[in-house]
Amino acid sequence: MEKKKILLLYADKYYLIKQVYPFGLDLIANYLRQCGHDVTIEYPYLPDPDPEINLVSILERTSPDIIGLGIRNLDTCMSCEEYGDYGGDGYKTFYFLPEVKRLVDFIKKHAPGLPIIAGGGAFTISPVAILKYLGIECGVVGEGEEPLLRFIDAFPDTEKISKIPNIACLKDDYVINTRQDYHFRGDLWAFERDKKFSFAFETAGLPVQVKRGCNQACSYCVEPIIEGKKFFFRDIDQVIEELKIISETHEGVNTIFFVDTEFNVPDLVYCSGLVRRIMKEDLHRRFSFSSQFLPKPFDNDFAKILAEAGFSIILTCDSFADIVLEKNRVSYCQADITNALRLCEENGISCTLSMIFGLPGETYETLNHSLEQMNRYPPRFLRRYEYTIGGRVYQGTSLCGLVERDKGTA
Ligand code: B12
Ligand code: SF4
Repeated sequence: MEKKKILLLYADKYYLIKQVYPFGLDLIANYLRQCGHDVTIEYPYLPDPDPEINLVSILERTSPDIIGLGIRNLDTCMSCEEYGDYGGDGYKTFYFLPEVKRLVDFIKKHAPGLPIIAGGGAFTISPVAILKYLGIECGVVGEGEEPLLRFIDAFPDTEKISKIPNIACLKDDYVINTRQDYHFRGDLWAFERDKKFSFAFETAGLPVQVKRGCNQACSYCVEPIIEGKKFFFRDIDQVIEELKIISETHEGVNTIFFVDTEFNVPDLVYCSGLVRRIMKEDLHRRFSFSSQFLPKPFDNDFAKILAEAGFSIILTCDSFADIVLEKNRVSYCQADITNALRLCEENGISCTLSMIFGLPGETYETLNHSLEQMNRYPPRFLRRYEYTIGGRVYQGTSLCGLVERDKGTA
């Protein structure tokens, strides 16, 4: 195998506002390095405010054979943002693709012929539309480690490339190849995180992933599309090993963020087992932990161990109104939310509720109902609310189907 120089660009402008470490890119970088390639991750929106100036210096410094474009966010998933840069009648959001296109156009102009391959969570939501919009021929849907390695080995043989699983590419028209099941590779997680991004993982929490997938059907959510509906769990011993290595090698890291779709799905067996092991190994004295949770399953024993292990939780709770929850096919109801809130309060768990107003089924009555419940459980020291007004509609979600069927009247 020929050693190639690979440049991975973290094309997330929102990093300037919220610093989240490019975890997916770092996993890929480490895999490719283990396979003998020379890989650099760069952030094109810094240090200069003009990304073209940064790109010139990045391209000169790295002189890559191939560029991987990491697209983590399409937008902020929020519909009413005061400072948003993209909007229309009644909505305003941050929309990042025009800025990503600017990067692509500049690379094409400055380094014509240099292959660019896209990937990332946001890319996986709408791969063909994004490839067309950016004017590039290839991308990876879902997990990027193995498909990117195979792309590097195959390039420029388009016939070979078009047969790689998970690849979306232009072949007469755009095609998306079947995705392969994900396999957590045992030796991939014990790596030194890219120090360029240490501010991110020392503040927003260092991401650790214990499983992939989500089997739920929340109408608006893209995560089952990104990670698949089937769960893939890591061995608990392996997760504990990773936490021990982080503890030894990353003195500045005090918070671990478990970046699962939801920590407590599909049931409490695996996640309770993991939390108990964390305590058995005394890792809760070294780190605090955070993750996203559903209001159900959530019981007293679980709340107790979360509290003891030092978890803070982000509670997915779209509305308090059962009629809205049901219409949007979530698996919990108001009673589950209030039960989780009560258990968090009794056990002193810090809880951020993440809500969406204006999903299908929302009326003035349901709005009033949610507001009443928010007043019953007001924000305080260990409870806060985050919300968006208006749900974003993404291709492939059941919300999208509903809107298309109702011709926008949903
Ligand atoms: C955990 C999480 C967070 C945590 C992160 C905590 C932390 N310390 O890391 C918090 C809560 C802070 C957060 C914040 C935000 N998030 Co978030 N987040 C997630 C979540 C659940 C997991 C992300 C993750 O780390 N996955 C694990 C890594 C390993 O996977 P990965 O990045 O996808 O990488 C793999 C593949 O995509 C691929 N790949 C990745 N890059 C590349 C590049 C190339 C070239 C190739 C070939 C392949 C490839 O290979 C990788 C390895 O297998 C995702 C949803 C999801 N299930 O993916 C949402 C998600 C990415 N977030 C989203 C959003 C909107 C945000 C915010 C904008 C929210 C807000 N309004 O503030 C911010 C953005 C912050 C930022 N600057 O990026 C959306 C993005 C969708 C969209 N519409 O754009 C998602 C999809 C959630 C959703 N339900 O819609 N987030
Ligand atoms: S909101 Fe949470 S539970 Fe629902 S589909 Fe998305 S990740 Fe799964």
